[in-house]
Order: sequence, then C-alpha cells, then structure tokens
Amino acid sequence: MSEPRLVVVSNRVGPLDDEGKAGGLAVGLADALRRRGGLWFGWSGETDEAAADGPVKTERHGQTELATIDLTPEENEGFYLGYANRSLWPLLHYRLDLVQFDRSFDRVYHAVNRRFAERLAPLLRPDDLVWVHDYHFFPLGAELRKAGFAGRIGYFLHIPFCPPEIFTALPASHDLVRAMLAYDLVGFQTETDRMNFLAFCTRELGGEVLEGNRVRVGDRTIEVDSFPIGIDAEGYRRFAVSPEAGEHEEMLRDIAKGRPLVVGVDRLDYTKGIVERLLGFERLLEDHEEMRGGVNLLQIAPLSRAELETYAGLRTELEATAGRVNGRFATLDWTPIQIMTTGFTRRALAGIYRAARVCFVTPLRDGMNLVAKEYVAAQDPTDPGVLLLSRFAGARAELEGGALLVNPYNPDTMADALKRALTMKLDERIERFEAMRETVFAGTASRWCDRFLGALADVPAPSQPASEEPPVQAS
Ligand code: GDG
Repeated sequence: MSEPRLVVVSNRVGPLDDEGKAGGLAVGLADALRRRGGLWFGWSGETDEAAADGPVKTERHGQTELATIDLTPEENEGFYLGYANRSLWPLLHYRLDLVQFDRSFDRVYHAVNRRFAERLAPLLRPDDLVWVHDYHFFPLGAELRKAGFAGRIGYFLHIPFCPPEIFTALPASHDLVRAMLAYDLVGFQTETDRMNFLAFCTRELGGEVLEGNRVRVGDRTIEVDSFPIGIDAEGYRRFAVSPEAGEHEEMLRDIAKGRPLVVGVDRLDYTKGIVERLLGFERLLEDHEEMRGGVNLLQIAPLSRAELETYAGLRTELEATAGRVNGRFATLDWTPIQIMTTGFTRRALAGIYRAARVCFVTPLRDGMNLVAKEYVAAQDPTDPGVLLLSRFAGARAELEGGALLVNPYNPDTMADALKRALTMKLDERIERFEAMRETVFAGTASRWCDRFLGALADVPAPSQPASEEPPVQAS
C-alpha cells in the first residue's frame, strides 16, 4: 500500500529551497516536504479587501503543492497581529505582562480558522495525514471536523505550552483546549510542555491521563507526546564548509584581528533575551578588565513583526543598550558590540557560526531554539567553539551535556560562563562538542517528521469510540 499523502497546514508556507528565511518552523517543514512531497496549505502573506471570497492559489514544486489564501486587512490585524502575536505568543512564553486581550481578536481568530478549514476541506482525500502547526491554528482541527473531514489530524506546537496557572488567564482558555481535543495526536517540543498541557486537561477540564501517552477528556481520547524538533545537521555541516561560508568565516577572522568572537543569532523578539545577553556581556567587561579590548560580540537580529509596538520598542532598547555599552568601553581600535538587523543566507550564517568561538543563546523562554543546534552542526570538530545556552530553551533538555547553561536573568552567571568559554582549553571544547554532536546529528528534522507522522499513522482510526482503559496516576 502506498504512503498516505502528507498535508501540512502552517501560517506561512514555503520557501521550499534550502536558503530559507529567518524562522525555525519553515526550515523544519520545508525539509520534510522536500523529501516526502504532499500539500502545504497556509496564508500567502498577502492582504486583500476581497480575500474572504478570493481563490486558493496553488503552485507546484516537484512532488509538493503549495496552496495559499489571502487575509483581509481586518483578519491580518485580528488574527495574525492580534490574537496570535499580541495574545497567544506572549502568553505561551509566560509573559503575562505583555499579553493583550481583545474580544475582537478572539472573534477574528476563530473566523479565520473556520475559513482556512472550509477552504482546505475540499482539497482533502479521506486517507490524507493532516499535520497542523503552531499557535495560529489551535481550533483548526475542530473546524475541519465540522467541515466533514474524518481522517487523521495531528497538531504540533513549536513554542512552549505554559503552566495552567498562566494559560487560564486567557479568556476562553477552556474552549481553546477543548477544541484541541479534535486532533488525534498533539505534539510538543519538550516533556515540560507536554506535562503543562496534561495538567490543564486534568485540573481544568477534569480529564484523566491514560497509559500510552493518552489523555481522556469527556468522550474524547487523544494521544499527547513530545517530539523535539531538529535540523538537517548534515546539510548544515556542508553549508559550513561551502565557499560562501568560507568567505564569511575568513572576513570575520580578519576583522577580529585574533580576538575571539561571540555570536548571537535571533529574530528580533523579546522572548530571545537579547538585551539581557548584552547586559551579561557588559558584566564580563565590567568585572574582567583583562577582557576589555580582547573580545567582540556580534548580534545578528533580523527584524520580525516590526508592525507591533513591543517589537519596535525592543529594537530601540537593543540599540540603546549596545550604544551605551560601546560608549562605555570602546577604544580607538575596538568596538565591543556590533548589531546587525539585516539577515544573511544560511550558508553565510554557517560560516559566521564557524568563525565564532562562542555562541550565546539566552532566550527567556523558547520552544526549542534551532540556532543552538545549527551552531553545533557548523563547528570544525578539531577546533570547536562553545555553546552558552539558556536554561529556559527547549534545547536544554538535549544539549545540557555539552553546553554551558546560563540564567539570562542573572548577568553574573552569564559573565562567568562567557569567561569560562573564552578561556576553555581545546580538549574540554572537543569533549563538550562531542557530547552535543551526537544528539544534533541523530535528532534531525527528518527524524522529527518521521516520528511524528509514524505516531499519527498509528493512532486508532478517528471514528473509533473512546477507549475504556483505566487511568494512570494524573500528573
Ligand atoms: C520557532 C520557535 C523553535 C535567524 N537569522 C537568520 C536566519 N535565522 C534562522 C536561524 C534558525 C531560525 O531562523 C530561527 O529558529 P529558532 O528555533 O531559533 O527560533 P524561532 O524563529 O522563534 O522558531 C522555536 C522553532 O520554531 C522550530 O520549531 O525552535 O523555539 O520559537 O534556523 O538560522 N536565517 C537566515 N538568515 C538570518 O539572518 N537565513
């Protein structure tokens, strides 16, 4: 029997080529679809007053079809900029202080999910495996059921799932999680996220955790598991030895004149702890006089969601902090911090990673953080750099054997870890790198995809009644 067709739904679709843009989700999915083929459905990125009646635009790339629809300007405001990025994004990253709730966002979010489902349903075949991604589409599965699709639907959340104490601040939090029960399989990045979700199902919805990674709420039983996302590690390693990477590596080494380079790479987002990182670097220069004039920090931070005030404010704060630290410590021939808000190609980025003695990854909260994995994959095994990793990144669970863990809220621990990384001997660097290399090269994007789709294909057919198995002890 041939493999069922894969249908992926995510907010943005493509690109399928290996250049990619800043953003972890597209990178992982493009890899999966390039290998397996299928249909990728989502928003075109365009807004149009007449979008509600607009066509589904399709493009074929080999075995993969891209299908997109437009949003109206009102939908862009309420669904994407509003509910997804002003309410859910900060909430799920534990930032209640930044959350904005507005009942018009809520209404538009649900209406857009309904319209996506209604436009997608006629394109589906009964035996398709439908895989829905991320916080833009919590209720999409329930809407697809209403539109008549009875096949298997899986859901994967790329960002953290916060504890119920925080999630319940969302008006209609119960309805949103109940809607998620329409999926057959719900996947998270880490065990922590999975346990937070199960805690919501049991404590808030009166559900029971069953054997075999399942939870039952009312008459629905679904499977809930963690699937840490990875990268195309071998592809990234090859990028790192490409001529384009080599040029960037060499250029950076020339500019640094023998000083070690610390690099940060993130979409400009408040969850990434970029300002906190700069404060950690400042503390290094403050407390360790011998480091002054002897190390450079390069922060690559392509602009993201720039229409939102919080993001514009973050850019101002970042530039002001870098300016202040530079003003405080710079000499005629040395500027400690360089910030770039323009992006690079992935090959160039791989060369930058390879030139960097330290990669400084300090999110305040992060679903996974692919930059940490890319840095490891890009290193020269005979002279690898050191990864400084926030204890609040999902990647911590897999990389803590080799990374130096830091608390981004504490500049002192960041300064100490930087000092340790910058003075670390080659044999310890190699040992730490080896501990991470194995994980990064084994837990690839392809493996993530295969594990998720394997689990989805194995769930009992959705039409079967809920199982009668006894509960295990609730979390
Ligand atoms: C979400 C979750 C989760 C960055 N600058 C450039 C560039 N990038 C690429 C990186 C990396 C990607 O963007 C960023 O991925 P992250 O995982 O670090 O973060 P998010 O964008 O927030 O992704 C995250 C991820 O989804 C996957 O599930 O890990 O926790 O928040 O690939 O290399 N790429 C290019 N030029 C740049 O300047 N080409």
